Amino acid sequence: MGSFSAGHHVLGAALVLSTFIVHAYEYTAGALKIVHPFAVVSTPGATTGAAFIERIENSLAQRDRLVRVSSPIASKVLLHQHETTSSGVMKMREVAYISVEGGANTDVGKSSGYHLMLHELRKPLVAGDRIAATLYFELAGPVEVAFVVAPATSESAINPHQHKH
Ligand SMILES: [Cu+2]
Repeated sequence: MGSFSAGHHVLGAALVLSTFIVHAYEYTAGALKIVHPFAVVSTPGATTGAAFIERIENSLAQRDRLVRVSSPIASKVLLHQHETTSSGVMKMREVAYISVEGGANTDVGKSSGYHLMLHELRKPLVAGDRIAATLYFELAGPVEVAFVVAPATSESAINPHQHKH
């Protein structure tokens, strides 16, 4: 159940992304450019939410790493990756960091399977809200951003994670 809905929310996010491209916004921190961080509307009563970053551009030759994320809206934010096993089952796992390779773009959600899980939400994620957060990079240090909550455009887009840790 958990893994099934996880797959759905990632797909939903990808659909939302295409409608948001016109309103792209970005944050710069040293050699890094954080382009279009966004979250997905949470369902009523949900205590977890999901957030994504369209891409992180790294203009240095050196690799950086996103090692931690914090936000006042959630008691903790975990870095997650989902992957499909050889038997075709979608699995979620927490990762210690997300690599941002030098001279390349890294996405958090679109094709990488990475996403950010907001645990124990203090309030629901409502479309249009800006969720303050701090991204901590190994080299670039802390970066203040806002995740804009994307409106749900389909049932799959509002399907949150239900998996437990
Ligand atoms: Cu997850």
